[in-house]
Amino acid sequence: MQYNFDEMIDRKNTNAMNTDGFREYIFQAPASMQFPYDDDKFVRMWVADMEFASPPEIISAIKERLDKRIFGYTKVFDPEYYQAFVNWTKRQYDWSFAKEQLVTSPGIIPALYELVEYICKPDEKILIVTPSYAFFKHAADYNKIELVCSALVNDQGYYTMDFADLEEKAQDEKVSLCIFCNPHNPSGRVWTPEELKRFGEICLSNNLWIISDEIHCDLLRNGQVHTPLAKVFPETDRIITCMAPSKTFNMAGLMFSNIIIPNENLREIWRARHYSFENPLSIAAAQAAYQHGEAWLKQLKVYLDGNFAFLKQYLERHLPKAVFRIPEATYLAWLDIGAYLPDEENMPLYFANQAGVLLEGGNMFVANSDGFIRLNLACPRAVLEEGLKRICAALNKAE
Ligand code: LCS
Repeated sequence: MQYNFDEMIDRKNTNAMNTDGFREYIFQAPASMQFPYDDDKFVRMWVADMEFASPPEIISAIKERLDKRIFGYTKVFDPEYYQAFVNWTKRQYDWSFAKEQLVTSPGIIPALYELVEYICKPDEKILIVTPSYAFFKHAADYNKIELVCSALVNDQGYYTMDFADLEEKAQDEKVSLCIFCNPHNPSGRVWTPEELKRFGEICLSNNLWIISDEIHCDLLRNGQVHTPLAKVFPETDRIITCMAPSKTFNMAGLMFSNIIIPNENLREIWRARHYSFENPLSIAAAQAAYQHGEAWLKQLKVYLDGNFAFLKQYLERHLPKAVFRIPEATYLAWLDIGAYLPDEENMPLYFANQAGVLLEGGNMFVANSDGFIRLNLACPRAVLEEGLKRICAALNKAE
């Protein structure tokens, strides 16, 4: 079956964060905030969901579940769900885990907030690498836990970990947890098994817990392979793995994710305190995604590879001083445009006003990210082209 990723889908009147929530999320502003563009004239390249329809196989499964007509209290009781998901992890990453280790959550963000509370004592600290998905910081802040940051090293757009710095920070006895992004948002790095080994050894030898947020692990450039951190350390029970069909199949609004907790005590705390019911439509959708979504994902990856090649070429021609490297994973492009705008520029505000493009800026990624913008490429190529045209016109004018 061929899937159509060029289709333009109207998201109006769907309560989409992407179309209706940008004032609140990007600008912390009320609905009255004005721009020189009408809302439906913006090119939207910000929040990490896609402009593509979810696979028809998932939509059919939701319809089938709808036809059962009763939507009472629901949890994942049927072992078929575990089987579908573990078959996926075996096929995709040659990795599996025991059924009792799997719990589910309405999202990885809520799971992070909870796990920080369950793992960290009030005077302890959390380690992250920067730039970082901001909710890693929010999870620490929400729980009033101090954050310790280790800056990634950026070589012409290729990010690596500073192991000496990580080692020094992990040795702080108060650091008890590292929240890690594998593959990494926003750089798009797919950490190699060697990098994961070195990173994991530093954390584990210093008695840290690790939450490995692997939400982007299915969205790789062709030729890349994802290695779950827990696969590198089969002996430890201190690595919690977070995966979800939400990013992969564009179903974040269905609010369903997998949390794999190998440690029995931590799982008991989770079971005692986590509100564990799920949406019946979401379970049906997630199971169908893992059972029947592979062909769609395969075509999606080809389309995304094409979008990244298009972006690279476009930048070389129209924005030669931007530093950009096609990411190994995610549908997010991380661009250093420091040659065009001062680091202290509020990038999202600049592009909303000057170009009619909604994007995320370095200011939204905790630290070590000034002068950057992040573009979401999970859109029809025609939308990407229009967005790039506007961005490049604004920057070439600004020079
Ligand atoms: N973890 C990472 C690393 C993410 O990038 C995202 C979404 C989430 C968790 C959200 O998980 P959820 O609670 O939906 O299961 N990333 C977004 C981003 O970078 N911009 O908008 C959303």
